[in-house]
Amino acid sequence: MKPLLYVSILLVACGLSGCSSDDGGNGPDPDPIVIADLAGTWDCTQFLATSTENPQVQFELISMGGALTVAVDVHGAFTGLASFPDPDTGQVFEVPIAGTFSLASQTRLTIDFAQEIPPLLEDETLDFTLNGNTMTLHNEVTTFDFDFDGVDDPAEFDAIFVR
Ligand SMILES: [Ca+2]
Repeated sequence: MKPLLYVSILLVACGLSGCSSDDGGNGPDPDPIVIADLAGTWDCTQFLATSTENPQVQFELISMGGALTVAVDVHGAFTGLASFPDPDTGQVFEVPIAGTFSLASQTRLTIDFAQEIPPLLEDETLDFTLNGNTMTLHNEVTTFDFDFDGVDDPAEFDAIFVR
């Protein structure tokens, strides 16, 4: 009986490791990300520009009362709504947005807006991660006009989206 039991345990163990091989480890590589994996409705929870010259200088849209939501189809086309509070009056402007996401690589996402809204929503290719229902975007070298003097300032950009 004992040898049979061991064989059974071995079979179960092999079966389990076979099932989990998609998670990495010694199994085959995980399935590559395809654009359809981005399909869904995403809410932005962080939209942060940080000054390269002085990291204490930041602009974060969501904490200011802004919002950004995009609905993405299986081809990467998106439509959505961006809300920007006027820093002086607090009045919120809502702007419909549209465009296309495409994968430049497994770690780089290209955003092509139908109509750019500088300085916040401009065509870019950024580092991205997709982990379940959380997507992060990062751009090491970009610009943002922190002091609103009409001159772009060097910046890093980070965003988090949840669906
Ligand atoms: Ca500036």
